[in-house]
Amino acid sequence: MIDNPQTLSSQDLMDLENKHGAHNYHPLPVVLDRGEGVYVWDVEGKRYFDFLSAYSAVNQGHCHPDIINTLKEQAEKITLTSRAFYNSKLGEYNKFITEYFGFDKVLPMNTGAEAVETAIKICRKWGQEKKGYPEANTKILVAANNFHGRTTTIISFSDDAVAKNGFGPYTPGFEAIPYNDLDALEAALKDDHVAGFLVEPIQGEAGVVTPDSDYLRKAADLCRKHDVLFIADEIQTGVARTGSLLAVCGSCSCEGHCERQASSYVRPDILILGKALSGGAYPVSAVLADDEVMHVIKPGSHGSTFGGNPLGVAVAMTALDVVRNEKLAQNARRLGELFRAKMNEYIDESKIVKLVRGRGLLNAIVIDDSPESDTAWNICLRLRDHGLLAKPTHGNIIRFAPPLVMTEEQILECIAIIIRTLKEFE
Ligand code: IF1
Repeated sequence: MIDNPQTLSSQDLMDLENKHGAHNYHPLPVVLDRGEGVYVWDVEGKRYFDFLSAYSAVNQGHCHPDIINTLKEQAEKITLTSRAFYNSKLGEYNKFITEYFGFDKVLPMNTGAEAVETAIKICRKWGQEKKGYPEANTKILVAANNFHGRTTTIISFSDDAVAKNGFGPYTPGFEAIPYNDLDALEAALKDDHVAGFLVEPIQGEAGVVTPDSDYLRKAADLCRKHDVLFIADEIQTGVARTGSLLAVCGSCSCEGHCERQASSYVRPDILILGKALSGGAYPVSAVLADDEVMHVIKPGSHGSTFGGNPLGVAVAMTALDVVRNEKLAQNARRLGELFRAKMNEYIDESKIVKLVRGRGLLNAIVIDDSPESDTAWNICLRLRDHGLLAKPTHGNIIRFAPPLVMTEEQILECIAIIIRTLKEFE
């Protein structure tokens, strides 16, 4: 242990992290030490607005008191039993989350990538057992420019060279089609060994790419027509981030928690959740499906040491209660519309920002510069100096995703900081 670590400066701590840690990230040079709601503080005590929310994992705000209380309470009772035995929280959670999202069954996992891998396994097994596909030929369609995680199978169907190159040999059985292209999907579905279509309702890492308003609905209809599973990866877009409980709820007018009556709700055959499912307090992910699909999983055919542990599921129930009780989806929708309206007023006169796009409080601006330029990075460094933390996705795109507990007054203050900063680069 380091003697009195609290005396170490940001630079000391960055040096320490870089000296002893793998260099698998290039973080913005700021060292965060405390978080509360929409704010984080660095080790020198400077306060920032968090406009990344740990990649949409702290939708409920940093250290939400209800979530932390649940975490503390459960941590003092029992944290982990493994699934070799039942535990007193999992049954309650299974009922809670399947009713919350409207599915028969849930398979609890921990990270998002694990949940995506789980969905892939369920889909493949369904294809073989229900559709009689030969194991070697079972295929899953994915979208170009996807991001679904970092495991070897998941990067096998990535087209991001940095995330993929050098990690082969790759897992077969995937075909990428252009995103937001129904003709391409229809053509790919003619292959008679397709078991599923895995897609992000909004492509986050690709730069908050929002598809046509009818894309998800028509994609799901095409999948249904071909008896292929429509698999929605809502790890980043779900849990109220885009102004509805789920991004596949589309533009439904529900109060952020509809009973799936809304006509625009596109119900996936497999729903994948993560990140804000726990409010950022503990790794919790989930795969939800109806019995006809989930029944392909039999005892021993899938598992995880921590999956469904009492600590994680207790935290997740509170985190989902917070979303509903504090009407975070409605708040995200309202403040997102305000954010894009104000940004568009500025963009009309801006010399460096091409556009703003997004839904709810998942937004991004595109800088009018090459993806190889460091303009977006430099803008994020200056935003940091002005007390707001954000990070570029690809090159010239900056994602803006604050916690959904933000107030109108706070987001107006943040918009002012963002515009003031952008003007310094005009
Ligand atoms: C990183 C961003 C990336 C995800 C979707 C599955 C996962 C993610 C739609 C996997 C994770 C994180 C991972 C993190 C950066 C961040 C991210 F889009 F959110 F910004 F990379 F694209 N599906 N996204 O967004 O979940 O295993 O991480 O829990 O890996 O750099 P995970």
